[in-house]
Amino acid sequence: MRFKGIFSFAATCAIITGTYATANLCSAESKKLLLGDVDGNSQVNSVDASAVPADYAAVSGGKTSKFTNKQKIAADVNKDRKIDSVDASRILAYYAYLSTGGKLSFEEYLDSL
Ligand SMILES: [Ca+2]
Ligand SMILES: [Ca+2]
Repeated sequence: MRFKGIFSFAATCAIITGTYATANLCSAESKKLLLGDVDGNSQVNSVDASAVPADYAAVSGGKTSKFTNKQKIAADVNKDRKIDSVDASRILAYYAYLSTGGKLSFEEYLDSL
């Protein structure tokens, strides 16, 4: 499965590069990025889950997203290039999973669904 891992990483970089032109997910700094950790406190919790619908509502109402590119990458957990209620519900579900003793990373958790 070594090749699958390398391919997935390369594909992710390509997708992110195409979506958020100024973000370089392949840089050393971006490796610290934790999927779903919108506020960057190294934990995925209810704060992250509530930040997503708040921003989604603002953008839907014609306002500019307050998220940085890094936050957008963290928030778009299903990587469909949209930050919406689907991402919010997945962050919340993952937080619930962690709260009940779950040990998988967010990526592994999503793969297990
Ligand atoms: Ca967080
Ligand atoms: Ca999304």
